[in-house]
Amino acid sequence: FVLDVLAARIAAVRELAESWAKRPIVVGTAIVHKGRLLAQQRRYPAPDAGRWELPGGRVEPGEDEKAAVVRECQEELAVDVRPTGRVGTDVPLSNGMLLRIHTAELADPTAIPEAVEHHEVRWVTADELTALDWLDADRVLVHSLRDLLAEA
Ligand code: 9L3
Ligand code: MG
Repeated sequence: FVLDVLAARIAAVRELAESWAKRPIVVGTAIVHKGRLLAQQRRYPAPDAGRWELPGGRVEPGEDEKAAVVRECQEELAVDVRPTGRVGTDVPLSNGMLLRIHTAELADPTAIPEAVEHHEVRWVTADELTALDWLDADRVLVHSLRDLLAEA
């Protein structure tokens, strides 16, 4: 009987781990340039309008995460970035997906990111970034992002 209970528990934990691993990934991008981080202000959907996030979006089926980072930054900012690593922890989103942040640098340091589908893009210092009204998921990462800027 004890073994049955144990087996059931193990199965439940495994199921949970697998469902977590199956969560679709949304990549966010921490672009650092001259000691500042790029933040962008959402225009839609209505509940998120005016709030700030790191650029990014859903990884498409079969797509590499780094490729998704590059594609999303081209779509949202009209610049090429080079992924350089990761920062912070994965953050579960209310829509069942998982937000994962990659670090990146501008491929061309003189390129100027544009707000293609956002209200505004802004290069922020560590103090400025703390003061922004971030989306809930991105807010979780503020401490890690400050550390990232301190290292830069
Ligand atoms: N999301 C949250 N923080 C971010 C990003 C890039 C995305 N830094 C959330 C907002 C949406 C979902 O992930 O609910 C998909 O993102 P998008 O395709 O609307 O950018
Ligand atoms: Mg997006």
